This record gives sequence, structure tokens and C-alpha cells, in this order.
Amino acid sequence: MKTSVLALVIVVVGVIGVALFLVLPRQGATIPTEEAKIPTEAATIPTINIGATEYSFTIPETVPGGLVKLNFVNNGQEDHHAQMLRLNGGVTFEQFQRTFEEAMQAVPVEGDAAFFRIEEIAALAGGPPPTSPGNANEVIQNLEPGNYVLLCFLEDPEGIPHMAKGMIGQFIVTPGPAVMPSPPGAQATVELGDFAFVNVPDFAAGKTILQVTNSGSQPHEMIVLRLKGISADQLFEILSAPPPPPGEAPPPGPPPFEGPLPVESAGGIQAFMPGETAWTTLDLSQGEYVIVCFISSPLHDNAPHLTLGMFHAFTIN
Ligand SMILES: [Cu+2]
Repeated sequence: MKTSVLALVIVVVGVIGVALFLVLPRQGATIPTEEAKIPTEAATIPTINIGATEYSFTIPETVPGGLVKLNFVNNGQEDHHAQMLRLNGGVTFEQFQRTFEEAMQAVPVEGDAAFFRIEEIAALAGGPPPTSPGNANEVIQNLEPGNYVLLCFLEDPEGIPHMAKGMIGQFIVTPGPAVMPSPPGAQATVELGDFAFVNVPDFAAGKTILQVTNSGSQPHEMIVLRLKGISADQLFEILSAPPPPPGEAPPPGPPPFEGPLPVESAGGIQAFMPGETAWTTLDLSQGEYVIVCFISSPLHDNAPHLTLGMFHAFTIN
């Protein structure tokens, strides 16, 4: 998704600015300039730039709380994403780092379940979705103040998750402005439920600001993938195959497919908590797509949500 919604936001902010200008009482030249400026500034959602490459993030040390637009640019050679986590109150970056390293060491023995210990000290807090090299994605989120980390779970060609190669970022969210900017105007909405994508709109080609609400009781995500020479049924079969036991390589051939999955990252938003709403800009063209939630459910033997119903195929003509 190379293009941005900046132009639209400028238009929206402009419209709000004009509306406020029309609605606010005018007192001629007696209004001090500072006061007159406040409504326009409060209506702007600040943009935070996040960069990704092999294997690190760039992000400002501090980010203002409240509604922010996260503009994620992949400057690398591999796909990257930025799953954000908000550390529980009192948890330091050092404590997170220690827990994270212990979890990574436990993966060969415990498998993906080792990551649940990270969730004991942090909450999944959304973030930009998988993004292919040279491309960008935008999400708008309401950030609570606190200590945050970014993780890239995507794997290198050897199957090692990027976060194990140092792809961890950190930032602090400071208290938000007294007057919140207005939420972005969405053209479509979708809900993430237990365990289904609910009220999925008819996606159209071109740009759509999609409002995404987690109406379930578990964290969920919405990852959009474009299919390249594979059917949705075939992809489902591959993704829902049980993973090999921890520490074991996948069984040798005959493969359904070898090498990287024949899919392309097409936007979405990383996992966030129940009751929260966020926005993501989709820019889709003609083709076959699926929406997937890869989060696993501790209540269902760690089965990925995609096997419980969070796998939705659609076509754009
Ligand atoms: Cu889910």
C-alpha cells in the first residue's frame, strides 16, 4: 500500500477546521492568536513514522497518547510487521527483555506456548501488519500511556523469527492531548469475534479506511493476504496443519508447497485486546484474498484462531 490517507486526513481536518470556524463565535481581532489556533491543532491526528529493515525498527523514543496514525515503512528486503505490546504497569523494558529471552529459549521445548509468558507481563496492542519490501501501511490507534515494545514475528528464510535476531523496538507513550482529535471517517467496518470475522463488508478495489473492532473476549488480529496461484482452501489446509513437535523439523515431502507460502501481504492490523477499536487503510486491487487471525487460543489447546473460524476468503473483481 504505497499511497497514504494523508491527503484525505488533510481534507477531513480541513473540513473540521472550517466547521469549527463557522460554529465558533467570532469576536474579531480581540481573540488572541494562541486561543484561535487550539481547535485546529486538537483536530489533527499526529503521524508517527516507524521504519523496518533487517533486523531492527526505527521509532521515536516517545509517542503522544490518544489517537495516532502509525505510518509503517518497510525499507528492508524481507516482509516485516510491528506487533505492539503495552507492558503492564510497573514492568520495565529490562524485565520485558529478560522474560522475552526466557520465552525464546523455551520455544524448542514448549513450542509457541512459550510466548504466553510474555502475555503475563504485557498486553497485545495492535500495530502495523505484514508489509512487503518497499511498501508502507497505515493504522490509526488510540494509545494509552505506558511502556511499549514492537516485535516482528515474521521469519527469515531459515525459519528464525526476526525478533530472535534482534527485531525488537521500544517506545514510551506519554499522556495524550486534553482535546482528542476526532476519529477518522471510516468507509467500512468489521468486527473481530470469538472466532469469526463478523459483518465483513464487500471489499472494493482501491483505498478503504476500515474500522476494526474487537468484539470478542480474546485478542484478535486481521491479516489480509493476497493469494498467488493457490486457492483459499489449499491455503487453509497448509495453515491449519498441526505444527511439528517443538524442536523437530517439518516432515519431508511430498510438499503441499515448498519454500515461502504463495501469498502476498495486503494489509490489516496486528492483534489487539477485546473492546478496542482501531483503523487500517486497505488498498486492494483485483484478485483473490483471505483474512486470517493467526493468534492461538489457550482455551483450545493453543489452536490458531484461523482453524476455529477466523479465516475468510473474498474476491475483488
Ligand atoms: Cu483471533
